[in-house]
Amino acid sequence: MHPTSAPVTPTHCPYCALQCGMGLTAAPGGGVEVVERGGFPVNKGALCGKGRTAPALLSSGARLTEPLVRSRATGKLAPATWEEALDRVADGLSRTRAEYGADACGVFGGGGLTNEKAYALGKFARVALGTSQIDYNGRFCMSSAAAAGQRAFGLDRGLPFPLEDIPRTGCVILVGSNLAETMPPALRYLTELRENGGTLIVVDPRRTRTAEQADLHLAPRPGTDLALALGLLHLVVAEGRTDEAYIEERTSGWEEARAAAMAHWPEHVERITGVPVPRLRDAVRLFCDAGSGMVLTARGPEQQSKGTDTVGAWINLCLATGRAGRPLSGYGCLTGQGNGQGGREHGQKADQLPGYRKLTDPAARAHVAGVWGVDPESLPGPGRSAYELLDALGGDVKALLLMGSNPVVSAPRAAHVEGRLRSLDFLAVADVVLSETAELADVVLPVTQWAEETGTVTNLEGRVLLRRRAVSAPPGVRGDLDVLHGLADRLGHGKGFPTEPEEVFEELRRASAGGAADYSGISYARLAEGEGEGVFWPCPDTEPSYPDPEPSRPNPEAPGPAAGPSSDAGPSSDAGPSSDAGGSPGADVADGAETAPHPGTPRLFLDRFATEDGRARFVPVAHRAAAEEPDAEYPVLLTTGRVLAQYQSGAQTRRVDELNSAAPGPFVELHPRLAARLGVVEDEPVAVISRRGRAVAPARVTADIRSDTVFMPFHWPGEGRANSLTNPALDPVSRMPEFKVCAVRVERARGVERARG
Ligand SMILES: Nc1nc2c(c(=O)[nH]1)N[C@H]1C(S)=C(S)[C@@H](COP(=O)(O)OP(=O)(O)OC[C@H]3O[C@@H](n4cnc5c(=O)[nH]c(N)nc54)[C@H](O)[C@@H]3O)O[C@H]1N2
Ligand SMILES: Nc1nc2c(c(=O)[nH]1)N[C@H]1C(S)=C(S)[C@@H](COP(=O)(O)OP(=O)(O)OC[C@H]3O[C@@H](n4cnc5c(=O)[nH]c(N)nc54)[C@H](O)[C@@H]3O)O[C@H]1N2
Ligand code: SF4
Ligand SMILES: [Mo]
Repeated sequence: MHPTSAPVTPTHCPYCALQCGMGLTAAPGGGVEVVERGGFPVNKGALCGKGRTAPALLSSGARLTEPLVRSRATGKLAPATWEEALDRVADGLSRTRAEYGADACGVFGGGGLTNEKAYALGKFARVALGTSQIDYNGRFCMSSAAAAGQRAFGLDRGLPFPLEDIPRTGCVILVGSNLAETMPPALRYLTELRENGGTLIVVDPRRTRTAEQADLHLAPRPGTDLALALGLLHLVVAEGRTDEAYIEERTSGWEEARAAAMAHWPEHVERITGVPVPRLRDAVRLFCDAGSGMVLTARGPEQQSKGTDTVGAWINLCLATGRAGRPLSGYGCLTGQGNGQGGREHGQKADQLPGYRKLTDPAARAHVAGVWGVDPESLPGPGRSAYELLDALGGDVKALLLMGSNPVVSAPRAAHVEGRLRSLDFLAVADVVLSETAELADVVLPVTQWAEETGTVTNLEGRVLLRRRAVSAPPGVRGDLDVLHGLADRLGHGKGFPTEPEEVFEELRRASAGGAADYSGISYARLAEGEGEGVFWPCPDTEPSYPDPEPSRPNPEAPGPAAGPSSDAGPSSDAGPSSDAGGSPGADVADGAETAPHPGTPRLFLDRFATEDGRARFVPVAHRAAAEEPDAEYPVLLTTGRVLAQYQSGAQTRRVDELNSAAPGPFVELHPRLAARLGVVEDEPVAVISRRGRAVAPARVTADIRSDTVFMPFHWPGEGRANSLTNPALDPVSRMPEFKVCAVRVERARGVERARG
């Protein structure tokens, strides 16, 4: 990155939920290059290698530049015109619908899609196809934290405060996040926390680069965070560290939650988690001695078949100690994908309508149907969750349109999912490259990438941001919105699917108005102001220029401006210790100025929670085992996750040379004791075998992992595919699969397969 005099377009990285600000400018040899955009508060110019190298994929030879259609004669994918390709998709979908009914058509989306695309995809499913069968990869990501947040606070927004609050809190417990590798520029906030005298506790079965930064590292067995959180709460009570006044004033349900925690004795918790009682006491002391504190979770505790209860237990710890809904204190989830937050708010989730409304709520249906100009009765009900949808392919669901995901690599029990995809009558995939999933498609639609299109994304703080088009797309590719328009048109609904992102956003504003995630006060013009630091939702329109189709019907699920989070939104409640801080445009608006634009809501819950009575709800939870525990045949625990230089299924980052040489392939991380027992040495290929399949990858022997656990990153297809092994056991509430724990056997891959009997 270097200073430049050429015009710079301010925009955001295409990858993770931090949504780092960057500038794009013409590169001397053609194409674009990244320049620093220091004024954007989240990353202040810093980028990780993925963001820095993101332009490489724009001009990459791996890029798809023409539609591909599977030839009926040869069975191979061959170039086709857009007309042919779109006709074929529309034909595949309408034939399926005619023969088997609308629910035989499925739609699968992604948390990387912009708000406009996610909104249009949900509308496409419900209006153009009339199917209930839509879900997206965000189900694999933060759905457990979202469900727990809804249950406790009445609202789910990844972080209820800006990242800039982190360095000023007293103690952070970071549970199952390796943000030094997954959101590197955010590590600064933890470093500053410690420089300011705050403490950091990291909970991770591995001593990661993040755990290395901690004052205290707890390394529980995978799948036991629920017991750990309950054990800490037990000690908080036993040591008289609860905040009784806060519990009385701001919460409900304490007695039951307290009783549940008291059943989890520290010694018992030590046996379940492997974390010694003195370390539990240290954690309680550090957390309670600090005057304020935060618990932040990521995929470690969430991607479990009890992820919702686990996050609930960590929230209970916050509530019992008065660490929520107060300045510089709270529970937050570090959402993962570029638009992981916005992607779950506007209707690609099986049970959701735009504005974070519930599909089962009659008032929500009426409102959104009004905006869409359709009969509320015509909207289908909730559909299946992501894994259940993939599992139903070839069964009830015969045709699938997939946009923004690569489940052949990223879904649990991936070999089975791959088989289901192959068994479809018809599969269409829109992607920028020929992903492993696109390879199976009947039609592949080549789409534009982030720098070639405009759209909004909502980062992990709930900050709505504008990504701007900086370069023109290569001839032959079209935007996802064009794809949806083209298909809807062929299905007789072209009018409802504009191709201009801003036009879609204007409709999204209206559809979200009055919902929990209210974007109605946000416009492209407003997002482009100043340093483009964005607007935090909820941000209702203080001067609605359109009638609410259902003004008189209260919506108990979706707190409206008066009852819910937006009542915290006023400048007064944002006048916490950081009302001086950046990132809250318009925060100095005069009190009661009726027509002043709403400032947005950087900090939620300071006055009240978004529940009906304004109180946060304790949920009584008890520990339970993982869906699969080790036994004689599968004696080792497998957990999975990420490495710095690869992103997700790797479809994008495996095609960037610099990243690929930094992280060229899969590996199995195992402890020297386990390696010695197996006779495995560094770099030797080892086979990891679960009840679902087998994967082979080189050993990486390290004392940084528990000796009862092995770790594999999931970024690669083929022999080293971690998801050949993972367990699709689902959380009963969030329907999140158990990516973070299953039972495996580990063997030397060279040499004789051990005889079993
Ligand atoms: N480099 C890179 N960055 C990314 C991504 C990427 O693919 N690559 N993806 C983005 C997305 S979508 C997401 S969701 C985020 C994910 O970000 P993270 O949640 O930070 O990523 P993971 O590596 O999946 O998991 C974090 C940690 O959980 C630990 N863990 C495993 N099992 C358990 C357990 O049972 N309990 C606890 N407490 N910890 C456990 C793992 O050892 C790992 O270090 O990253 C985002 N950023
Ligand atoms: N074992 C294991 N498995 C996991 C996880 C884990 O921790 N362990 N984590 C899970 C999590 S948190 C997540 S988020 C999922 C993610 O896994 P995936 O859903 O597979 O995510 P990506 O690899 O980002 O896939 C996005 C695809 O869409 C394409 N794409 C990118 N942008 C666009 C766009 O604008 N439009 C269109 N049409 N296509 C686009 C990309 O090229 C890529 O092929 O993986 C899950 N799988
Ligand atoms: S941390 Fe995330 S948003 Fe920032 S540059 Fe890296 S991948 Fe992009
Ligand atoms: Mo994710």
